[in-house]
Amino acid sequence: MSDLLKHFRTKQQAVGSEKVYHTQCPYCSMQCKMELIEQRVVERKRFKVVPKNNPTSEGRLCIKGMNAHQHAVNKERITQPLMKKNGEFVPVSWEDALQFIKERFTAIQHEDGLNALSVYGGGSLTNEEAYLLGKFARVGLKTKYIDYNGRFCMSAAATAANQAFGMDRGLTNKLSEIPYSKCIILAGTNIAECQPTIMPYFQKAKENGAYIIAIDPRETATTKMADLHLKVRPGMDASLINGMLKTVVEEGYVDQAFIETRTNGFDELKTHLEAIDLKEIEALTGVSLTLIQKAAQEYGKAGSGMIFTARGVEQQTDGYMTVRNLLNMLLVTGKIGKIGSGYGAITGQGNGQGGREHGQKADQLPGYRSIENIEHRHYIADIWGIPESELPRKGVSAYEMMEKIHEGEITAMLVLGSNPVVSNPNALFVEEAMKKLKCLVVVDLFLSETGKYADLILPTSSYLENTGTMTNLEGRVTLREAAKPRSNEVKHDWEILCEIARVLGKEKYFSYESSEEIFNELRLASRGGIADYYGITYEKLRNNGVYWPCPSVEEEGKGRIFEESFAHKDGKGVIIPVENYVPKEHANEEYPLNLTTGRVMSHYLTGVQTRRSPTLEARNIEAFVEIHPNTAKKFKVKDKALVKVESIRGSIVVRSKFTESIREDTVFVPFHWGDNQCVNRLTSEELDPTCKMPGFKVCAVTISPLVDLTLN
Ligand SMILES: Nc1nc2c(c(=O)[nH]1)N[C@H]1C(S)=C(S)[C@@H](COP(=O)(O)OP(=O)(O)OC[C@H]3O[C@@H](n4cnc5c(=O)[nH]c(N)nc54)[C@H](O)[C@@H]3O)O[C@H]1N2
Ligand SMILES: Nc1nc2c(c(=O)[nH]1)N[C@H]1C(S)=C(S)[C@@H](COP(=O)(O)OP(=O)(O)OC[C@H]3O[C@@H](n4cnc5c(=O)[nH]c(N)nc54)[C@H](O)[C@@H]3O)O[C@H]1N2
Ligand code: SF4
Ligand SMILES: [Mo]
Repeated sequence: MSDLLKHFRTKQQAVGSEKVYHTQCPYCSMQCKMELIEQRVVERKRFKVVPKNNPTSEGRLCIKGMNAHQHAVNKERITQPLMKKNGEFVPVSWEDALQFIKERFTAIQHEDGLNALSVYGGGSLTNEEAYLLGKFARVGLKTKYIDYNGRFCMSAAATAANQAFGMDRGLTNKLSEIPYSKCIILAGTNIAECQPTIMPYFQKAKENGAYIIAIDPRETATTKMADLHLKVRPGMDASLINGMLKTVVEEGYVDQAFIETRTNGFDELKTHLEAIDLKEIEALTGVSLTLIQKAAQEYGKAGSGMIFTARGVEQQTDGYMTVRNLLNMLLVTGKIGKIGSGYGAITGQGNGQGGREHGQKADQLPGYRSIENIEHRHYIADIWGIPESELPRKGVSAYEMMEKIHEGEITAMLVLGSNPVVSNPNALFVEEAMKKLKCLVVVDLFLSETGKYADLILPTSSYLENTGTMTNLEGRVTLREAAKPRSNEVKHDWEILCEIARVLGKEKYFSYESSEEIFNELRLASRGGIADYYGITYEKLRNNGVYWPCPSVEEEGKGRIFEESFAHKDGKGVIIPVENYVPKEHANEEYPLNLTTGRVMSHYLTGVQTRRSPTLEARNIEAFVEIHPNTAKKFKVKDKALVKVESIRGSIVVRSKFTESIREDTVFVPFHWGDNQCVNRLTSEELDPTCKMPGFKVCAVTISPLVDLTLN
């Protein structure tokens, strides 16, 4: 055979062994659709990723989506249950693993009571699994202690929308309306790095003449798009918005008719604003009054407007109130419920929206029902086939569960889809809590920083292998079908929950054959609730997804909400006065800098997945601290040098990164790394009193060179 012919034969073989997997990105809330093409070239596998058109991402993918498969096919994937024996993890059979759980969990229930067992979930789980986890905690384990990582993510925005509008759906409008908005406020959101495929919607708005205002203590790829950047001092957004609101109201940009017919509470706000001193606002926020007023005027005079918030304003100890103040602005100007006018809490995780609707939250039942409401309790207890009296009451929030471990009330935990040792505030305290547990079971794809403390790790399937629905940031429910077979010993999260329930004698409540069967139960459980999925079926989802609420199978779901009325009983939106607020922990004499934390484009959350993706890892191999050169000089810090960043709670060692784009009183560290680069060893345990969100976005630190060069 000639060489040329041989070459063609090989090529043919390669094409012959090509497999195409239709899937959806496992990372952020855009849930971009894609095809993963696996080609076998002689003995090697090669992967190609092709974006797929759909109404949300419109055929776009970002760098994370392009490389997501790299972690899913990584050799470090856990493929068998691992049990800790004499300090080492050893592979065991599923039978042994389940027997271990049965013995330990039953013993702990006897020794310490039912509420000694706890469950910690996550926003990467499918709707079916998030729903099942809530049912598993309450029916399978009979514990009140369940919460999830979304507490650190969406709790401020969700609580604010629930209180102001009576309903929390991340976006009140379709994404496709953004280009029609004439003024857009981006408050504490870095969409360019965190939801990159959303950007063209905003770029189109800009082309159509929209005025964009960004509020962020740093210049980012997002603020660069803005016409006006308010470089606020971290944690001072509530005051900044008070300044804008005062201008809006006093310069006559309010929509009186809207206020009268569709809202309550304006008079109290008006009186409150009269007492606001704009000079004081300027001093508190570090933003010049001219810019604050300019922002208010641009927003006030625009024919339509949208406000987007994300973790910059929400992950504060007054995050809930800050969002309320931004919603005040929408309500007094009547910029909601119309094309190009509305609110968007930019949801974070892949299923950060659905994950917060179906019962993973301490006080919640499916369909956004409340565990403390007697009618809601009866409705769900009937569906689950238990007496209402057996349904536990509300538990506590994610970080408060860590406190309960220290207090000895919680002695065992099941973690499914989270890495709390890296993502909780005051992380050293959380690490201690993990050590204190009598039993820790972690379900994960990898051995995470939290997994290291586990007594048992159970291997779960990845996004490529598992079927389920995910609700994206628009409130659009999408179906992600299993594309690739999982390896033999790996189980889906929902199967693991069913298996554990079985060995605990609860099989009759958890006998599902497929995720679709769970979804059909979820549809019933959510029926009549705020997040009503009853009208959504797998069949309907096979096209472009369906917005909730969708109460009947005949309906298509609602893209824009609040057109005629809000979801409160009287149909009105609620305006409330918001006080100026200074975080308890702010730069002080001993710790003279404000630390803020967040993300970079190439890594995802605690990095467990993206640090196992060579292409993404190569872009950022370590954490860093962004610092202004003038500040660095004061602290004798050189560029690209190892430095110690220290708060009252702990210290980390990271590399310095000089940038003039950050405020001089502020430093920034991303949170994608663990151990001695884990920035949460520095962050404060103080929580927002209403929604229990930690103040990840501001704490007081000092910084010093690791090696003091002045001594040489
Ligand atoms: N690449 C990437 N994308 C992601 C994720 C990821 O880890 N990596 N995570 C996903 C998840 S779960 C989430 S929740 C979202 C998060 O998305 P974002 O909330 O947009 O991301 P962050 O970087 O946490 O914070 C946003 C911005 O807030 C600014 N900020 C800090 N302090 C303040 C403040 O006091 N006031 C104001 N106004 N702004 C402040 C920061 O400088 C930062 O630019 O992203 C999702 N997408
Ligand atoms: N300092 C600081 N801290 C923060 C934030 C911040 O901005 N600053 N942001 C907060 C926010 S918004 C968030 S969302 C949290 C997130 O923080 P975490 O909850 O810790 O999120 P991940 O890093 O995604 O951890 C998910 C874990 O679950 C695994 N996993 C992924 N998919 C699945 C699955 O389908 N099933 C199972 N069983 N496991 C899976 C992953 O391998 C990983 O180990 O961090 C919060 N912490
Ligand atoms: S990370 Fe988000 S924007 Fe990027 S591809 Fe995945 S879903 Fe899309
Ligand atoms: Mo998040």
